[in-house]
Amino acid sequence: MQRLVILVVVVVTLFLMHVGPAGPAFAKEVIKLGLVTIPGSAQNICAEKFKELLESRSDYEVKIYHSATLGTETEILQQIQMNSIQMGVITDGPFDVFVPEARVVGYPFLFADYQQVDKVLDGPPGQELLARLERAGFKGLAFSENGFRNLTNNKRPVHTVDDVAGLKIRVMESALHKELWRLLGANPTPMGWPIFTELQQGTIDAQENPLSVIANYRLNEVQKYLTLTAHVYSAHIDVVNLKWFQGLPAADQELISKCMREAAAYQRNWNRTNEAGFLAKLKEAGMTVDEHPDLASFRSKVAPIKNMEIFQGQQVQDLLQMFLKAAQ
Ligand code: EAX
Repeated sequence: MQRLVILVVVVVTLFLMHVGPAGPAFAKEVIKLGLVTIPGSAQNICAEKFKELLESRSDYEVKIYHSATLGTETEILQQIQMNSIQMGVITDGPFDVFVPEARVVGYPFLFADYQQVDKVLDGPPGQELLARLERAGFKGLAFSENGFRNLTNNKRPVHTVDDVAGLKIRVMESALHKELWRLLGANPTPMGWPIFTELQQGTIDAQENPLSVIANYRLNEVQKYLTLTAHVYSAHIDVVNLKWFQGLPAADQELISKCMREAAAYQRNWNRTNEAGFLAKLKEAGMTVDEHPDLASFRSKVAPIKNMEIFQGQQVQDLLQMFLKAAQ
């Protein structure tokens, strides 16, 4: 009797392992992917698409850790370096602390439009930047998109750069963004994302982000004025831990890269298709929007940045030249 019970238990267990609720016989390899924003946001659209594509074409399982449960973007990058998670969809800004060349993407007023963005990031300059991330232990798979960044604040309408003077602005944890806003006359404080509470409590007056972020995070509830400065284009760099990646079979490496490139293309399109809708939503929500600020005043104030230390190192200089030449 006892034997029979054991036999039945064994048979049922084996059956469940194969087809039952316990899932397949072999555990799928789990890839942990970290990002800082909430579902529905630019980074998540990309990550979810990647998950859908890879899972439908392989036995990998992609586990997405969103909404900053793993900390700031800087902290997520550190966790990828340590391989405690494998992947991230991370805004370009915080990369420059790890690889200074990453700041060339955010060079002020570099790109005139999305067409230029695609040409440069998908062409040799972008691919060169991805290759250089390997120095910090990252394999760059693709660029997805945050978008052109715009200024919001709760103090006053900003039309010319003089209106920026003294604004307490939150910037990304990036040397470039800090210098940039200092040059423009603001008082920048680097902070990880999210920052709703700081805006609400008035610790800071201002922030800058693409329209999708301003809308998704309902920053209109804590920021009265929006100025379409488009001062900087902001990519996400979609990365994996280099060593972990190199340890995979070549076919898997190719598949993971391909799925991420497809997800990034899908997500860039999502951003561009929805941008006008985000702007309309923010207007409806009562934000005062300056759609045609005096950008010449911003450009001339920020021009000295190219001679500043953050762009002086040989490696940063030569990549910057590549980007400037290609973005024409
Ligand atoms: O995507 O930190 C930032 O300002 C980023 O743009 C944020 O992650 C939203």
